[in-house]
Amino acid sequence: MMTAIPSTLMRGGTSKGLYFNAKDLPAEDAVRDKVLLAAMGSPDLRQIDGVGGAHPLTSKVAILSSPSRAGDDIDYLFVQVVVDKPEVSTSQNCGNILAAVGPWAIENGFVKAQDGVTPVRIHMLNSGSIAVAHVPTPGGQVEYEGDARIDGVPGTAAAIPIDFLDVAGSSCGALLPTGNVIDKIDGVELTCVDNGMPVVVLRATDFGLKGDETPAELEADDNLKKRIEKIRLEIGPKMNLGDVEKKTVPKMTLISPPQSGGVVNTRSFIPHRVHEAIGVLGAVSVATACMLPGSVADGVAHISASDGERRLDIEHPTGFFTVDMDVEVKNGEVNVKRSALLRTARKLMSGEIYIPSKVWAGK
Ligand code: NQM
Repeated sequence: MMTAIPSTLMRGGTSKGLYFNAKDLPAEDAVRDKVLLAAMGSPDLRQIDGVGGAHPLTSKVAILSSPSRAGDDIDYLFVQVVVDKPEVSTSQNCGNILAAVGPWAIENGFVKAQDGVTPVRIHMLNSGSIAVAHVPTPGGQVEYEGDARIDGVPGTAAAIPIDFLDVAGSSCGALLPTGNVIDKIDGVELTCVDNGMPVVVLRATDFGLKGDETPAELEADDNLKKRIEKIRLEIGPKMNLGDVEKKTVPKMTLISPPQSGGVVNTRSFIPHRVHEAIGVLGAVSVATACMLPGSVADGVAHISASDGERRLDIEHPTGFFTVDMDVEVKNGEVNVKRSALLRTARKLMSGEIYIPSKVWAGK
């Protein structure tokens, strides 16, 4: 008999994955990880024996549980299930999968919906930081349909604005994890930033690129991928991330001047496939790099460092990602007091996922 585990398949922003209540999963991490691999169908390039979509952006899991701290509504652990290796990683946060956590929390009784908009205070366990998602709940019901559009998702859906309160340095211990605005590896200058996602920002021109190449073109370039991975493995420990060989961070973002009126143009290795758009906290971190005087974005990004509320349009392969930031710039240092952005989400299916009993025989 296979083991049936309650689960919801949801789109969060430009990603998709399974959402579980922690109490329905094995208590032991090693067994839980095997269950998640079996649910997604990993390791297998096609994930044919699971519900994963054969890409890192569609091989994701949210594990939700009662808040461990007073004042929060729900705890959210993000798990990246690697497509082609028997590996899962909790080394990163995911702001896209986060977008459906608020609706899930309301529909699963963690938060009582108000008539109008219900704020859900989410403790992101991967980074220990807080996000507040503002979920539309007219008449006390989650509304998924609406007229908000985000690049990378066809059509429209209900807007879920999300505020991040304390994400600076949440993965690496400091906004500038190496302590430097610029580092140099293999003769290439780079800027490392952790404003919710550890990101290494690099100039596309330093790799002989224009920066407008498609994700498929970049993924087909084996030399480029090798160079970028070599830099990643070397800079990872210097960003306080330890050995990053089996980690999904840091992300590697190539930047070039904006082409469509935004602040900067990006192509992000996450870290082995190229994002069709850009990650949420990845975009927040790149936006932060753009405001750092003297960073590799200086002279590339079209922006000047100044105090106050800012709206930054980060260009990516399928459009723009807009980040609102409240920034304080003092003595060449940038303090991001708050960042906010817009996502949408959709409940796709709810039911039970069936796991072979040899993987887990259930509780
Ligand atoms: O940066 C992809 C995604 C992400 C992460 C990745 C994300 C974020 O788009 O917060 O959302 O960089 O692995 O889901």
